[in-house]
Amino acid sequence: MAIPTVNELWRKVLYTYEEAQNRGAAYQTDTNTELLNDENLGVEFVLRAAKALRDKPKPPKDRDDQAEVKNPFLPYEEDLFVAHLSNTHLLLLNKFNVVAHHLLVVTRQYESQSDLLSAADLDAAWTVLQAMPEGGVAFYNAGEVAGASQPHKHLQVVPLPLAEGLGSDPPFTHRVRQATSRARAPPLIMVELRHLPWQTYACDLPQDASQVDGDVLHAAYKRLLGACLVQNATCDAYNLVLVRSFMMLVPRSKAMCGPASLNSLGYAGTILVRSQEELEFVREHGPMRLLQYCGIPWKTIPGSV
Ligand code: B4P
Repeated sequence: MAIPTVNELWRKVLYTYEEAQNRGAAYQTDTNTELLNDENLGVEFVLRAAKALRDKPKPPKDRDDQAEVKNPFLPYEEDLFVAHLSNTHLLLLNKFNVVAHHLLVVTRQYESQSDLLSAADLDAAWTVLQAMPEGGVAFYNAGEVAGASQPHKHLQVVPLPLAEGLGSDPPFTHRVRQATSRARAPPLIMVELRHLPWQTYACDLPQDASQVDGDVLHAAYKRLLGACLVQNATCDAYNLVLVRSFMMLVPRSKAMCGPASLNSLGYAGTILVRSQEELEFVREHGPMRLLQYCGIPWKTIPGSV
């Protein structure tokens, strides 16, 4: 099995993506993008409107039907295969991409999307983040309530910037920095983002990427999960966002707010809507209300930032 170097990996992504789009193996859905400045939050959100996705087939929820359903990642479609990342993980193109070069980091053997992430999962995602020219947003939708629809374990990675004209820092970066600097928390030490009205746990990552690997990321992830479990009896549904400079974990209480559904990208500052009705709903209520409704409020345990 040939594993490409980080430098080779991005070239493979570009080539495979081009080929797959040309052959019709992957489809990029056209979107209208607008920036929505949520003043309550001080965060500029990217709102993408993609009407065509409404027609995309969804895996059935019924258990009997699930047995009949084909796992799209085992076997995967050859045209979508980018590279082996390790002995345990491979990199695929997202068949239904909204942004170009949207990638899936998939376990070679079946593992469940409700399992905890392993060091190998995080190591594979980190390799992809290093390969992207301006970095990317890696994310894990843990459980259906957090936006997962495929049960085979997969992290996803979209390249930065999240929209044309935006910098290569994702929208929540300054909120994380604010919290870590107020707490004087060094890299890898967990802080609670108490200035957000929904539970969010985060840590900075070392600036020197050579100090980061799967084990380091895994230890950080366990710290964020541990903090979440201090606040909540369980932490089964959550969104994990990983960028080169920080990791962030948001526990979830609901998959949807009105007609709008949120996955990890929502908590990274970009929301996808699939109809005019959803678009108007998000514009009217604002991203903050959606995120707050689908997250979990803070409880009264001290340690706030
Ligand atoms: P999941 O973790 O299960 O769920 P998801 O990304 O939220 O996508 P979902 O499938 O629920 O679709 P949705 O309408 O919400 O991820 C499974 C992934 O596997 C998906 O990315 C899916 O496209 C992909 N997939 C399915 N069959 C496949 C196959 N045969 N081969 C390869 N990949 C396959 O969202 C539609 C799309 O928009 C998703 O790609 C989603 O990630 C993306 N998206 C959502 N919000 C976005 C945002 N704000 N900006 C850009 N893209 C966004």
